[in-house]
Amino acid sequence: MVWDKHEQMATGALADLQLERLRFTLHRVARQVPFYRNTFKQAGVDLESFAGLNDIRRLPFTTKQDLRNNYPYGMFAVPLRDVVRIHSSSGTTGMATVVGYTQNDIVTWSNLIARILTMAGVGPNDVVQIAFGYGLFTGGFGLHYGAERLGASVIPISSGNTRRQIQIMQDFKTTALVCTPSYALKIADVMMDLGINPNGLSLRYGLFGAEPWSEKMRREISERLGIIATDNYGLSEVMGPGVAGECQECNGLHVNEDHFLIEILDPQSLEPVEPGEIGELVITTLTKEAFPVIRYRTRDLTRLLPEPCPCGRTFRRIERITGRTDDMLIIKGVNVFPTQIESILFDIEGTQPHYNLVIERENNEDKLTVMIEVVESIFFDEMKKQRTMVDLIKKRLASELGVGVRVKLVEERSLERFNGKGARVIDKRQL
Ligand code: DLL
Repeated sequence: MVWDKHEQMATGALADLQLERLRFTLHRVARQVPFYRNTFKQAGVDLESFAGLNDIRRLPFTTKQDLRNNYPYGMFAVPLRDVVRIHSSSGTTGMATVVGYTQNDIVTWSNLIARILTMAGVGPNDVVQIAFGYGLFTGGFGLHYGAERLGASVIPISSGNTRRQIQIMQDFKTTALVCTPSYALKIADVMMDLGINPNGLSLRYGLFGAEPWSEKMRREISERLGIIATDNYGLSEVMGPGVAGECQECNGLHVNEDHFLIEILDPQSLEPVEPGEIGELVITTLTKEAFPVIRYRTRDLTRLLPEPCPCGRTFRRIERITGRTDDMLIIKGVNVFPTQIESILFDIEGTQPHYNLVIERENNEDKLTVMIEVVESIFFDEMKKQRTMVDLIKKRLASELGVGVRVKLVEERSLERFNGKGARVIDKRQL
């Protein structure tokens, strides 16, 4: 079953469509977005001579920093009155990236999510429990609109409160669960604690994304919850979820290529890697109205899986995301940059410019511990003063990052010193 006929387009026809849409997008952004007009001009790009898809390599890249420099609305290609929805990726003010959608963008997005759900086996008769956060994060609303578009019955429960999730799953006869893969395992743990046998539930499908996971985790989720577990990928800057998703072959993610032009490049040379080699995924949107991006460097690492897929879809597949080229961490599905933490920590009186971030997965839940050196007068002071400081740091970090952390004050000069760039992040998670 496919959601729409584009998914089975012949390669030549797809390339023609991509080129037509690309040309249209490039002319639009050059007209509407000063950033693109300037970068195209600087790079000497002549859009009139744009003959084929390969010409994309003449265009400059767009980075997260470019989006930040244009905070909040500088990259929008339509007036704000035409924008019907705004989302934002995590980050402190000025660090966050703000993205917008026109009414048409929401229709496109919903259709692409309906494709992803259909690929994963979900249909109009399913009961879909969406346990992603609803809010500025694109996960909740993105999947929600798509599941409604599909005609499924949607339970917008949002994230958290695992016992309630399970209760609803039992009472409402949920057939498809949508959340992060680590949260699926947490749900399985709590079910076990409660003595609930997942085989007694109606659950059949699980669509998981927003953070990296592994085949081992897929096996564990599938076995413990008795479901088909598929991966789906996206990022706020490009649209949110809906960029790519797995079909029931569970062997790589079909990219919605009629809406996104992808390149896989060597992150150093920024030249294309050999087909099938790992590189950085770079995406150009082909149909977005409010927030088109040209050659956006996702920093996500993956490779193309060149063989045709037995499911009959012609859109190429990428392998699950295997890593990143920058230091972004994903903690409980929330994107966190060490520099964000650093700027908050160093802003607090009594801290020293030395810290470590330790990330562990305890009972299938990410735990981030921030270890920070503090001046002697605080470290050796009464417990109360220390506790006040810990609480203050915790609160500031939680409100800025959108995720709770543990804080441990340590004595001056107790953390390892580095020459040059310090290895301050100790990620102990084993996926
Ligand atoms: O995480 C969008 C999303 C929501 C995708 C729900 C799938 C499901 P951001 O918060 O902007 O958007 O984070 C995007 O998360 O660049 C990847 O590094 C990572 N990521 C997203 N999906 C996957 C995945 C959403 N399936 C960043 N596997 C991306 C690995 C993923 N990493």
